[in-house]
Amino acid sequence: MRRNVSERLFARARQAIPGGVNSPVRACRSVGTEPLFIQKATGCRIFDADGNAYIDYVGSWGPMILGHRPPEVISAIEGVLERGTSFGAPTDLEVELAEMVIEAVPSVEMVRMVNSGTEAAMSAIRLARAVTGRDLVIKFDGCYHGHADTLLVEAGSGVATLGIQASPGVADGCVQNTLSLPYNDVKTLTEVVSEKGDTTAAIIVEPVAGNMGVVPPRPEFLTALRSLTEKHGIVLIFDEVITGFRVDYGGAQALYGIRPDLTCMGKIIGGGLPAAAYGGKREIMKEISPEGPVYQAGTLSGNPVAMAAGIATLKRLKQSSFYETLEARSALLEKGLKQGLAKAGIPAVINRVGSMLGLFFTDEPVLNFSGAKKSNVRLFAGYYRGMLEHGIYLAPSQYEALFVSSAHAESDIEATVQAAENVFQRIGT
Ligand code: KE4
Repeated sequence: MRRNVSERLFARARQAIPGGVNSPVRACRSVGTEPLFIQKATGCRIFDADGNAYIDYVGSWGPMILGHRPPEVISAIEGVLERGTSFGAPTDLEVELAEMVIEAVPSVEMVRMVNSGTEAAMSAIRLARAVTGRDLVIKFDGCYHGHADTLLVEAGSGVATLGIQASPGVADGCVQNTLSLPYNDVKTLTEVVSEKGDTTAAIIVEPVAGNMGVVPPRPEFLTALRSLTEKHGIVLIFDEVITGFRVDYGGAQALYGIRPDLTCMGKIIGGGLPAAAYGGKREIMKEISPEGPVYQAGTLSGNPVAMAAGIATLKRLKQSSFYETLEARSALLEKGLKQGLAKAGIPAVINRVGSMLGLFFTDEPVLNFSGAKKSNVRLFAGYYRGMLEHGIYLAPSQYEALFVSSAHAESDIEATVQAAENVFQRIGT
C-alpha cells in the first residue's frame, strides 16, 4: 500500500507540530505505524493522501455516527454559511439544539454549550464543587474525561495508550483532591464513599467506559453510584461524551434508566464540528454565570455552524428505527469477529454496547482497567496493522472503541469480517 504522500506530510508535520499530530493517540505509536494523512471521507469510507480507501471504524473518535458527509448535515452547514460563521452572540440555532438535547436526555433540564468534552467535564466538576462547597472528586481507573488537570489521574484513552499515569505539568495541588477507583467495583466504591462521601463534591463516570477499550457497566455499579451519591449529597456526573446519542438517543442514562445530576456531552452533538455541552438539573445549572456565580465562558461556544451540524445530526438520529438498524449491523460485526477469532483459535474478548465495540486479546473477562491492561497489546498492534493492509481503518490503540455508523452497509460489515478472518489466521500462527 503506497504511503509516500502521508510519509512526506508526516515528516513535515513533525517539524511544525509536536509528534506531528494535534492529538497524541493519532500518532499511532502504540501500534508501530505512522499516521495516515487523510484526504477526504464519505459514507463509511476514508481516503488517505495516497488515494488508498478504507472502511472507517474510528468515525473521528465517535462523532460520525451517520458516516462522513451525510447529505443533510452538509446542506445544513452550507445553509448557515449564507448567514456567517461566528458572531459571538446568541443565535436561534443554539436555542434549538439546547431544546433538542433537553428533550432527548432524561436528566437534562438546562444545558450550556462548550467546544470540547474536556471543557464540558472541567466545567461540570467546577460547578459540582461550587454547589456542594466540597473539593474531593472521584473518578475511575481507565476512564478519560479530557485533559483538564484535575482529571488527568489514572486516565484512559491516549493517557493509557502512552502509559502516562498523570502528566508532567499537573501540579500536585490539582490532583490531591482527585481519587481514582476501580471501575465496576461496588465494594470499593461503597467503602470509600462511606468514609469520604461527606467531603466529596462529585463522582464522574463514563456510564459505558470507552477509553479503556469498551467496558460496559455492571447494572449494580450504576445503581450503587446513584444511591450512594444521593445519600451523601454528591453530584453524580455522567460523562456521555462518547455514549451520548451513541448508545441511545437519550444516551446511556436512557439505556440503563439512571438519572445523573449532570451530564457531559460532545462528539455526536456537534455532528463532526467542534461542539460539546454540559447540562442537568435546573437547580444546579442556574448557578452558572451569568445567572449564577460559577464562571465558565467560551469564544466559540454555541458556534452557529456547529449548532446547525448538531441539529441536522440529531434530527436524523431521532428518526424511528435508526438505533435498531445500527444495533443489527453492530451485532453482525460482533458475531463475525467472534467467529473469525474462534476459527483462528485466538483467545479474545469482545465487549459491545450498541455501536461501540472493544476487542481485547485476553482469555479473561474485561470488567475494568486492570482487566483491559492484561490484553496482549502486541497482538492488538498486529491486528491493527493487518486490518489496515486489508483496507480497514481502526482506532490505533487497544484502549479505544470501534464505532459502527449508519453508513456501514451489511456488505461493508461482511468485508470487514472477511478481512478480520484473514488477519486472525495470520497473527494467530
Ligand atoms: P475532547 O476534549 O477530546 O473533545 O473530549 C474529551 C473526552 C471526554 N470524555 C470522554 C468520555 C472522551 O472519550 C473524551 C475524548 N475521547 C478521546 C478518544 N476516546 C478523543 C480522541 C483524542 O484524544 O484524540
